[in-house]
Amino acid sequence: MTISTLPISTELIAEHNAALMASVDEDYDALGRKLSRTGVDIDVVKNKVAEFTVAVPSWGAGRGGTRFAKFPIPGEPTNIHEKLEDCAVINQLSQATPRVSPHFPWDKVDDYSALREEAASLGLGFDAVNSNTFQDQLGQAHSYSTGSLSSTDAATRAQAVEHNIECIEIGQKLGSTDLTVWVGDGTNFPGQQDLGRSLDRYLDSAAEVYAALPGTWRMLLEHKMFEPAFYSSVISDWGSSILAAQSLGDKCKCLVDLGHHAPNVNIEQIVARLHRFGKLGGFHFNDSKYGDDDLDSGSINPHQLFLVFNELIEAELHPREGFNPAYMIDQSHNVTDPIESMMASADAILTAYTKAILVDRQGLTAAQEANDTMLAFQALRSAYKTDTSPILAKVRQEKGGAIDMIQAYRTSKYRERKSQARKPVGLGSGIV
Ligand code: RM4
Ligand code: MN
Ligand code: MN
Repeated sequence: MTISTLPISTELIAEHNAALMASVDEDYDALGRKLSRTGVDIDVVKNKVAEFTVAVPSWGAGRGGTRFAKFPIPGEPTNIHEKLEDCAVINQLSQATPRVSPHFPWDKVDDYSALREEAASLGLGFDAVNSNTFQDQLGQAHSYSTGSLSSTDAATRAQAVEHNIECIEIGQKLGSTDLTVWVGDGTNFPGQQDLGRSLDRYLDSAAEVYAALPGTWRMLLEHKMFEPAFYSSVISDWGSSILAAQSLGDKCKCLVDLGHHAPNVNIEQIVARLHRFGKLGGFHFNDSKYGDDDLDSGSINPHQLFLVFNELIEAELHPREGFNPAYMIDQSHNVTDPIESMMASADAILTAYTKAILVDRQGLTAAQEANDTMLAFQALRSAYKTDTSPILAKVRQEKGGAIDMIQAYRTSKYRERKSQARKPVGLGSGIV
């Protein structure tokens, strides 16, 4: 990898950091003194945080939209090459997002080895590949209007299986080892399909995809309660997901997308349950107020994000076989610059992780064992209240990222430059 292929000048980042370094050092030292009073070595925490990374979705690089509107911004990416370049900016400034999760057929190209090299030259690798059988593509032989893996039509099911296998083949060329499967299959009317038989059809088709997994590959099942199937979804919740994953086999795990549940569901408990049975395979981070709003991670409920990470640290400390979750951002950016949103989200995710590391585990366990509810709660609360931003700023600076990512990004005028170079995106609505 040559530095010159990276989109933001390293001099600009260094100059930006130089102006802020003294105050970061001062805050880091003060926090270090505070943490040392409870026996925590801030450098140990910092080194652990420095190792944590989260993937970004290729589709998140563009402006999203709702069913009603999409408002593109000048300089938005229009193909996978431009999306990779934007993801490289996110990684350069955050130093926390070195992998991109592609979605097919959206990111289809002729030469995947070349795409892998192109990503590597931008400092990026590939994460889980995502299949898309929730939309019809131009020229497609069979419509997914009756469902895909669970369709009542055998030829449609075969087409969906084939697409998933093609995604695995592409993923092998890109260096991925996970296939994430989210299907929009389900119904909008009571009685529309038989609830038992549609699951049977899904399981039969998914077994064919599973059988095509190469040695070390995993299949990650993503559940979603609603949309587009507003009455019943085939893989609607973590219960359906774990039952399917258990019946498919060891290489099949569950993926939790934070926005895909009914309101107020205890997602941290789902995390703990899936881990207990060795089925926690991955995460899609985002936030929501009402439903699957795909808002920025931590923008609505940062405490929930912290509680999820608290369970992930517990899982790390008490690993079950094969515990290696794929962490990914999955958001839709309707009113912000996606690069800025994903940098801010990476920061929110790492903040939740850092706070979860700070939980006094011994104190928490002792309080739990003694049924001291208030002290157990305070063990979580005091970690949550800690301002960990000096740790994150220091990690970024030491890894070559920017102390203030958004300020550095704006100074670089990257989007303005791209708005001159890239062709404008069309209007329209939709999820990507
Ligand atoms: C879905 C789900 C999937 C993603 C699509 C674009 O709601 O979250 O992960 O593939 O959106
Ligand atoms: Mn998702
Ligand atoms: Mn979603």
